[in-house]
Amino acid sequence: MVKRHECLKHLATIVASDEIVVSGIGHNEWDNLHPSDSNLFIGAMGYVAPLSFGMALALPKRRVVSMEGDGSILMGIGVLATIGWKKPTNLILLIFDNESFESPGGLPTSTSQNTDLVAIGKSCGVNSMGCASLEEFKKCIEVAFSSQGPHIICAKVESGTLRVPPGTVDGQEGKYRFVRYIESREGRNILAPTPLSPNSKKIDGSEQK
Ligand SMILES: Cc1ncc(C[n+]2csc(CCOP(=O)(O)OP(=O)(O)O)c2C)c(N)n1
Ligand SMILES: [Mg+2]
Repeated sequence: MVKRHECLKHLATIVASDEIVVSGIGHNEWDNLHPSDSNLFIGAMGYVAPLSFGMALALPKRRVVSMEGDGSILMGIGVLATIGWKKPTNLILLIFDNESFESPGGLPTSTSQNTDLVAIGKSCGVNSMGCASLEEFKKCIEVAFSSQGPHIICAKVESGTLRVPPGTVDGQEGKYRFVRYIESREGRNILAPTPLSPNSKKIDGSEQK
């Protein structure tokens, strides 16, 4: 097995500064290694892959890397079926599988028994790769970053989180920072105030767009 932090250290040498990284578990370690306004932290299990999937569809010219734990992907596993159907070529899903819900105490997940996330990904039509050493992880990353996705990389990792300094922005602030970054880079209005309804009466005769 490999350590998640070793994988992240390697990933930090590969991901470009403007590529989107959506992370659940491992976010603090990632943000320390690779701080960027294009990093988004999602605290709710089960939402990392679906949000990343939506972003990959909405921003097809940008690579979207999603990273989460086994417990989190299992909570929303159905999304893999839709990813395999819609096949966003710019999406890479990293799963750090320590076969447990480590953060709240370490109860085992079903990947410690029969559940094979690589096989599930494949059965959904997603190119899915498994690895259990740093060398294998590097090979998977090379494939995923040099060919059309979607890709799943499921790394069997040891339990253990590296102690890093806490982040400097909280979840809500991080969300706005990320959204403003995308708005400015993509020229899109995502969370700006809603303009007047087209049906409302304009009292100054102006045309509001
Ligand atoms: C919807 C939801 N329920 C519960 C939690 C509380 N929680 C935080 S981490 C965690 C376990 C996550 O397991 P996994 O994704 O495998 O990551 P690991 O802790 O093993 O690295 C739980 C239950 C949460 N963040 N989101
Ligand atoms: Mg886990």
